[in-house]
Amino acid sequence: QQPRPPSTGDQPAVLSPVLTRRWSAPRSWDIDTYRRLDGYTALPKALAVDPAQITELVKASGLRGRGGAGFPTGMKWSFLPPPDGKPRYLVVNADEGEPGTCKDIPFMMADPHLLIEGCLITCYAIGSSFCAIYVRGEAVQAIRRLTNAVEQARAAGLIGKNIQGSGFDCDIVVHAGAGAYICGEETALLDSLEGLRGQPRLKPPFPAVAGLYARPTVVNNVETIASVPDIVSGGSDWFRSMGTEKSPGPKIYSLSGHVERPGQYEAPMGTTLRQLLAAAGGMKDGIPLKFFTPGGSSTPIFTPEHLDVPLDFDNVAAAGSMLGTTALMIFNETVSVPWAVWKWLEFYKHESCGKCTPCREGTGWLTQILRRVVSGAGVPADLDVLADAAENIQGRSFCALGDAAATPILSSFKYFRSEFEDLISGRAAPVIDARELVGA
Ligand code: L3W
Ligand code: SF4
Repeated sequence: QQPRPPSTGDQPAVLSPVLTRRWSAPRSWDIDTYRRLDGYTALPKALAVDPAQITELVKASGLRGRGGAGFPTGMKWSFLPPPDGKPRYLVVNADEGEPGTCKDIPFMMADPHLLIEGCLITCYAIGSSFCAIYVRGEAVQAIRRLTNAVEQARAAGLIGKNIQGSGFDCDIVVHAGAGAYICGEETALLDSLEGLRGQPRLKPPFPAVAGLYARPTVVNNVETIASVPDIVSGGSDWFRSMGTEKSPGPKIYSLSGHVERPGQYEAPMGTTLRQLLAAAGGMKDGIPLKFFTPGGSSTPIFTPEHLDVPLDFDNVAAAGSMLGTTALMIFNETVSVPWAVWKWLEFYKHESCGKCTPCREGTGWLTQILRRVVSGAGVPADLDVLADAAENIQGRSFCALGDAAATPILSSFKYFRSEFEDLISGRAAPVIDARELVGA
């Protein structure tokens, strides 16, 4: 049975799940459950047509990458040079690490076979016979569950040689990540997969041209690849019946923080936070919203005036932020913005890989100044120094982590600069005790 498109428009979020439709089934992760609920029916359809047709279908569907950048998936696949008889690879980025993001790990726990079916179809489409799924190392249970699912699929003849008599060979390997946020950056991930220290590579060349072991490689997020089987089954028009014209399809939004029922909420692209909050029981204890991130801590913050911004790539960008990973971190009026920004900066400082100076040194400076400000020891020049340093890190760092670290500072100054000023002038009490910073 083909999943129905979720309802769209401005109705209070009525969600008819597509990607998450098996999550509530008993033993949803088991191959028998997956097969009983239409699983592994898209694969034979894909194997029956020319691989190029699958790429064309994905292009026509308008699917865009779900890992943060929203790059058109079919276009990325078509950047691979023509087959030359040598290896080419699919690498799934399951190193979910962006603060607030909690969709890919729950996905692999609940429905690992949908990801595996997506990997097989994608490998067939791009002419690859090897896929590595790089899973965040700390997510031990997800690694175990995915590994078991791969073994189930192998035992069922869905992974290996001559799959379902089609002549197509494909192996899938689950790889435990190295425990660093930077390993979610696609080229650092590839270095890590090769056994090197995970640090970003210079682009171009993009992975599509020279990726894993310098061979053409497609790197896609879990949710992106898991969207592929339903596109093969339902067709591009069906996929486009959900979401918006330029951001079609369903999306898993992660809601965390001051919300009554935090968790994963699937809805069509372009659903608003107001609609998602209605589905999630509203703000916790009814305390009003103060600010939120549309796509994780790397995306500029939004305020209650953005409650009705459709959460899709273009509308969020037009409103001054990024859809990122659709990680909605929700903060109520009790939260100090400088405190939240300081916490995020501690994270970026810790996770900076150290390869380039603006980020390595800059995240340290920003964090030191913020520690001073939140503990009540700030001086009037601090805010201008913070803004100047953040502006000089942004656009001058080797990879997106540096830009991301500058973002919370610049976006919070846009809406809440007075909160920082009040801490410095003493009009507001320190939000942390300086003793908390001993040893930090
Ligand atoms: C071939 C070209 N390929 C671009 C490919 C490129 C990549 C994709 C997007 O960062 C963002 C970042 C985070 N030929 C190409 C080409 N490509 N031009 O397209 O590229 P890019 O550089 O725009 O983005 P990216 O490096 O993939 C992702 C933001 O997402 N983010 C996400 C964090 C998410 C996690 C997580 O936990 N999942 O870490 C949050 O905002 O800051 O801006 O594949 O190769 N000419
Ligand atoms: Fe490493 Fe930060 Fe430079 Fe990225 S921006 S290469 S994480 S030091």
